[in-house]
Amino acid sequence: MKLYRTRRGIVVEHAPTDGSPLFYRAPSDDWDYLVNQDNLHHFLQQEVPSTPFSEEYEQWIQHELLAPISQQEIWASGVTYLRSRNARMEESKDAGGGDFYERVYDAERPELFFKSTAQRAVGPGDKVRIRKDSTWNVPEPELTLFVTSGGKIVGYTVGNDMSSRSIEGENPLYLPQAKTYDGSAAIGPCLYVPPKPIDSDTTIRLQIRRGQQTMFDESIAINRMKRQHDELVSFLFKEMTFPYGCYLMTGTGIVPPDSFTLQKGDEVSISIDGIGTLTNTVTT
Ligand code: DO4
Ligand code: MG
Repeated sequence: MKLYRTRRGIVVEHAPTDGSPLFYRAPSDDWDYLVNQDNLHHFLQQEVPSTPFSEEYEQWIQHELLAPISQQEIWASGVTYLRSRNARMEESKDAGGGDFYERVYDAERPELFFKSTAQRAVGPGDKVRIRKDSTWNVPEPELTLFVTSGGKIVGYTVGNDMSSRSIEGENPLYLPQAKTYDGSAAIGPCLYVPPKPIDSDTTIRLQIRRGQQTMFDESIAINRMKRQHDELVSFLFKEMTFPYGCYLMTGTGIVPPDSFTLQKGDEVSISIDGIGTLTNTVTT
């Protein structure tokens, strides 16, 4: 099942095994209550068939979609794929930072960092930003976990961890400035709530278009990630509580070549099997 937050209310997309999807009103319009349930899939399965369904709700998704977030924080994991480790070792070698990335890739404790509140995040079709004081900028396409206050992974969305490589590469201590600023996080289009954990051969695809031209197009399977989802969550929850649940981006396995930097007007699309596509235009 998929939960969409819209300006008119929350919509559930549910496809019976042998039919095309139907669009229902969610059993509650209180996002924070609705999603923060350890048995979310079971709850939706029980409740959704008796709520109203209508083709109109599909229109809400097409025209009034919001980011699937309310009071949740967005956290992020780093250096979870070999490609990310190598790219960061290279970008920070002149600053003497390369060694840190190699060490965190191999360490028991993962790199976790605070990414965004809902207020700084954007949703599908919105604008993501590059910083005016940054010269080298990339999107990071990341499978993003939704974890309840009880520490259970009950859903997934598509995440874009917009990053300044020039600021991060200058000094690893600048990470919070490279990663967290207005419009630096995008999530959506929905919260995907499957009956069991997402398949390990699920792929993530990043496409970047500039006008009519495709500037970049690459995919990776999530099974190339070095760490387990539960492992990342257990470190995040060690000494922190999340009363409304939280999102956790799982790191990027795709990094465009060093010669590439985003420009104003670029269109970034990230697709993950089973969840959908998150598209945003870049602005400054
Ligand atoms: O260490 C810096 C950030 C890493 C990151 O965001 C990623 O690997 O996705
Ligand atoms: Mg990242």
